[in-house]
Amino acid sequence: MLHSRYYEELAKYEKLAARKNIRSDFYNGIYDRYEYPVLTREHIPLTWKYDLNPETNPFFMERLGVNAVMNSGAILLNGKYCLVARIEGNDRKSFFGVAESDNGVDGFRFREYPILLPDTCPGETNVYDMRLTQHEDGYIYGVFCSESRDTSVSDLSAAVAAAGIVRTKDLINWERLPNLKTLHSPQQRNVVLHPEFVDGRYAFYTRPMDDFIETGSGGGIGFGLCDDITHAVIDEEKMTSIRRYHTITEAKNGAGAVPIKTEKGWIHIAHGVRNTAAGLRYVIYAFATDLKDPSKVIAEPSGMLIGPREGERVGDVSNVVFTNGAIAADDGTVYIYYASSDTRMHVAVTTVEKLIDYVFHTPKDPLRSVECVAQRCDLIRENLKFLQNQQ
Ligand code: M1P
Repeated sequence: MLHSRYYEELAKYEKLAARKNIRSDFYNGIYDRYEYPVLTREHIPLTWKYDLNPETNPFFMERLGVNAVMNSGAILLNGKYCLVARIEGNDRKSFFGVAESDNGVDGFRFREYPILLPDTCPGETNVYDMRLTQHEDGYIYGVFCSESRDTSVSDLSAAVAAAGIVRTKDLINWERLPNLKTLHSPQQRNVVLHPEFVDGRYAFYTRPMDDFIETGSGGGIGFGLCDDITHAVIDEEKMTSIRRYHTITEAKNGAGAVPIKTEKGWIHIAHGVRNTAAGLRYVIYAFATDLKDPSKVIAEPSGMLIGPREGERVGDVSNVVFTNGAIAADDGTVYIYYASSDTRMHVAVTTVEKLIDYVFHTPKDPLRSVECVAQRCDLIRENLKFLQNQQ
């Protein structure tokens, strides 16, 4: 017989999984926010956490608790909105699980089991933040951070980040490929595979880093080509979206969702980081690159697209919003999946048309306060004139 508490917890889980999401009253004209997160640690099936047998678990305790569900890759597959979420156990180790929904904004449920990746890297301690690319070669690639302890130094917390690569056709069977090698960057995180060949080669957005946390001399989001994805090696990384003093990318930035192809260019949704007295602050920003040369930035609206708001500001790592997945549906709707404070997943919904307008018509950051005020005064002046003409 099952423990009576099982039924109570199951009822709570079912209620949460069935809860309809509601568009919130937040407004900026660019995207809609939703009241409820789309995935939280409460969305983890009971079978992943509890031993359901009362003989071995008489108090119905969580045996393998889950701390957070966050940074998720996203893809539309066979009519289902699929998130490959980063699930962090109470033991701090992250792993991946596929959650599916019929409409992209609610009803996400995890499949029966999490993803058990082929164990091909003995030193690998942790894996997280998978980006899912439906590549024109026919595979779905998952590129993620593969973290190992840095045994070359005595510091117990020193780590090395590399880009792990897996591929699949169904999000069920996963083939692990060797990690990406970047010949001139010692560490990599936030690596994204471009969905099309560029000059007949596989193209990656990279994030060169000197060490595990600091990007150091890494100037921003990189771009590199490789011939063979089954032994991916990038020699040259050129810069795309660069870090700049006193902007949202001053401390670091990194590619986020797989770029969205539009008639005007590739739209990138990335993250930027700046330092504050309260620690690092992560926001999401957007830019566009050239259709023929996806490394060439052609539009860069100023500031953030999404910042942490209200309850999103608080969590395991507060003051963070982070994206590594978006879905552009056939009808032009774009679902931007983002995590808040390394704790839970949300969705912001917009359209390709609105994103194009945002990216190409939002003014650039003039990089100095005085010019920012002048920019705003121009807007006000034009508005006042316009209002006067309406009377
Ligand atoms: O804690 C915020 C984020 O920190 C890292 O991002 P970055 O590599 O840009 O510093 C990532 O580990 C990410 O998972 C995390 O959400």
